[in-house]
Amino acid sequence: METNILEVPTVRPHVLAMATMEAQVVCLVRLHCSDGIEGVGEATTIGGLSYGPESPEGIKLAIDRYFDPLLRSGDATRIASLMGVIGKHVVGNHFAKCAVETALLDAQGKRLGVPVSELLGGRVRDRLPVLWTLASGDTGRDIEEAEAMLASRRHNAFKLKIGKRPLGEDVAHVAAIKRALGDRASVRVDVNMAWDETVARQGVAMLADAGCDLVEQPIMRHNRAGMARLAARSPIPIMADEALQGPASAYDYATAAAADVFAVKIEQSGGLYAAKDVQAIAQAAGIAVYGGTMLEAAVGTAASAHVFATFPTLPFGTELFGPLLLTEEILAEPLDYADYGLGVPDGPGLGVTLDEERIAFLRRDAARTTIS
Ligand code: MUC
Ligand code: MG
Repeated sequence: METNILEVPTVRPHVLAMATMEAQVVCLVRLHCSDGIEGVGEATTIGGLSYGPESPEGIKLAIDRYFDPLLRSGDATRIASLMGVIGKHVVGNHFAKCAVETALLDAQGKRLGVPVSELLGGRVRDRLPVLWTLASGDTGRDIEEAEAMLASRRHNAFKLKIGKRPLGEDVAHVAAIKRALGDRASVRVDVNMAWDETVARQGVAMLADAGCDLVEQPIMRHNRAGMARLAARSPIPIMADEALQGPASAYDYATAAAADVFAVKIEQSGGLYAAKDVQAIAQAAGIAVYGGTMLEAAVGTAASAHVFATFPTLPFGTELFGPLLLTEEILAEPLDYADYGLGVPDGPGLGVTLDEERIAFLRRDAARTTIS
């Protein structure tokens, strides 16, 4: 297993309640199998350690020191068994597990000549709707950005990052954007847990009046009862994101009716199979699903796309725009974004090829890297 840290600038500062991102830091993993096949995987976080307990540097360390010996003694063609062994020896570390499982699945797909989606039960769609996050921190600039996305038919649904400013200012920001876009676009918000329940109760009602279609993780993930109260009273759907740390938490939230929609994320779930389990729990509970992102670059985005392509329904679409937020492409052939959506790659494995020169350039230790 080979791990490298890449640092890729964003096209503009990305302002969230808990961090402002000016670059995305990617832990890129490559699994060199003894039959000569290479699998790739990726882990990202948001704003270093400001979103969750794993950081790109920590993920690299965990893989190098603790996953690598387990992989060396395992059989890469028996993914479930190998991930089971890893699960026994490594507690938590969901993002690292996802990167490793992605690489195993990519290698296996290449070995068998099938896309990863087919190893996960089979795709039911070849394209996924993709929204864009307006998070420049400035209302006028966000409206201009949205207009450009609509004009180029790249996105017609937008997620606004709020929770950093006082409630009144945040709602005025959302209302101004919705007023400007009208029926041409769906407008949703992500609070990233920044509110307490009292503010959230008021905020959700005000946002509904402003024409907002959905509110994502308004309060702390541990306040499951509060999320259930909000979901029961809200006129618009309440979506869980940070709360969903894999199948057990999904089951917990589903039994408590603590959300109307689940944002399914492969890294947060603990891997591609775990994300499928989260979707299955949602489906059994009558909860809608949405394809979430950890703002992954193209490898993690392709892996997510293969998973979401297998979901029987995807009523709220996806936010798989990560590569579009970055100034640099890491693939030889970029992912296919057009007509408000993303094409799910159909080659073997993830169906992507790395641009090795670009990757050598983006490595944090690039000064010591020779570009051949
Ligand atoms: C999140 O919390 O959903 C997804 C899109 C985006 O802009 O930020 C992420 C994180
Ligand atoms: Mg979120």
